[in-house]
Amino acid sequence: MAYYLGLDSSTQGLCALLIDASAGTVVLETAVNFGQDLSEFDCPQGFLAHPDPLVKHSDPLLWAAALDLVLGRLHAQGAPLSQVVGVSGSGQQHGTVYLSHEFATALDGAETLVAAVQPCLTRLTAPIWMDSSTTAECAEISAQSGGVEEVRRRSGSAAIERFSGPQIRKFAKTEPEDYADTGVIHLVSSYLCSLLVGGNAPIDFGDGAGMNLLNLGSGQWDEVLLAATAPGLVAKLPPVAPSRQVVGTIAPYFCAKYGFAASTKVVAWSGDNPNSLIGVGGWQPGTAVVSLGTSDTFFAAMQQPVVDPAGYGHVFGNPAGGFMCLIAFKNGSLAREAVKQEFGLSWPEFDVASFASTPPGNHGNLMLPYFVPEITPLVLQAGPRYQGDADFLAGRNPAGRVRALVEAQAMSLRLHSQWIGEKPNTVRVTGGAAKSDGICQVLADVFDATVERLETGSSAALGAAMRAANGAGGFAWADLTAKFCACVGGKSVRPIPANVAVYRDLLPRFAAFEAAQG
Ligand code: XUL
Repeated sequence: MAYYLGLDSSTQGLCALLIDASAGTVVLETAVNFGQDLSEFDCPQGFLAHPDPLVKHSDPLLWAAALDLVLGRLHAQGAPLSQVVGVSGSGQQHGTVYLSHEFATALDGAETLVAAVQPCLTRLTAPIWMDSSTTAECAEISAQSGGVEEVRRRSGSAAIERFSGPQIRKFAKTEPEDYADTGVIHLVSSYLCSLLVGGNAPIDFGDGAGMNLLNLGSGQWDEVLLAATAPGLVAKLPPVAPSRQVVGTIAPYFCAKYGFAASTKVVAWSGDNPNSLIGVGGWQPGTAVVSLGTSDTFFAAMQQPVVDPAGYGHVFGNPAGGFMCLIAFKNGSLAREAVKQEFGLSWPEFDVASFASTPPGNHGNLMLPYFVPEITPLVLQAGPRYQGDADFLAGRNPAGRVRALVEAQAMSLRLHSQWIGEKPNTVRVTGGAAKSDGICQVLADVFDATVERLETGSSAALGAAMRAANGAGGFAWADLTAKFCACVGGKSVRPIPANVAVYRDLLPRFAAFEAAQG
């Protein structure tokens, strides 16, 4: 048996997924929900209450407690943990944990992970990706490192509020003594990986690229960005490592408590998006992934680290080698729900009737669905915008509004992913709305690509388990992808040439409408 364990510490919970990589099966999946299972940490949705809505921090002890709890559950469920050959994991990106030098040996003799970590925290809370309180620090970092373009060229992203560098700068500025006492700064991913190996683990290239601190070209910490971020930072960051690196064997703590074999290898953890790229089988250029969630995201493997000239997209490391892009759109399911509710539509009315009763191109009626402020493109003033005939403008045509929304979302995905320079042949679609035939047909036609639907719900945990099998067991990516990432049989959607032509003509008009909002 070749068992590999993938762990995914997301915003709201920790999921564990055990695979048999030879057989190509998921053996067991279990999860801990932070709000329900660890309510004593006061993070019902994964973050602590704060009077400033821009500040979103979580408790690093919560993540440690969740790791003990989820492994305890696996053990109690009879998971064959003694036969696990390799473990890897996934963390919500950008979040940072601040620890003393003592963290390196914290696990020695500890009874719980919380007890081990608690005395080592130099900052009690950890800013997470939802935090947007560092606008001033972003501007300062850009100014001190040669401008916005220069930060983007070096790190793959403009300085962004939620990214780790600006968050570290804010801590160094506002709590300089605690910053000075900090021996090591980890990402959520490298922090949990460190617990598993019982010492400081490196930061992998995939997640490290989400910090505004890593130089994409060299794959190492960027001296200019580090100097612009905080004093003495280089001494506080763990080294950078390739995502596939075995960073150690599991600490004796886990062998004694949960029955792991001492030989169990730990592969570097990575961020949730790099892990998901693997878990949905998108590790090769040519296949793009569209995740239709609360926000919609587009990600795809890239050979070269080209950066988005408009500044919206990000470039991270692809755990399978090379790079990946990530583009996030706030108005995803949020906007789909808003239109559904506006017209009191049931899901079948939204999903089937609207598409059956309107033609591709929607008679030229267009919408910009900014129900909440948008990040791609940047639109601060919420409120949808419309362009079209009188019925459409007056909202007398609900089906037309649904089509306008879905076409706008698809065209926006296409438009804002063009900078990667590689048109996908296949778009793999995940998330709740992937069930919709209408939405998938529009995506296929707008991208002129085959849309494939995936069944997997836990793509980051699956990606982590696959990475463990690759890094610790030598399983090839193609083999793992064929076994674990098959799309739903008979559910592919092919582009229809006549519709493709409609959207080819419409895209420039849509782009002009969008640009006019500037
Ligand atoms: C990506 C991002 C989120 C987090 C949490 O840049 O901020 O996707 O990784 O999922």
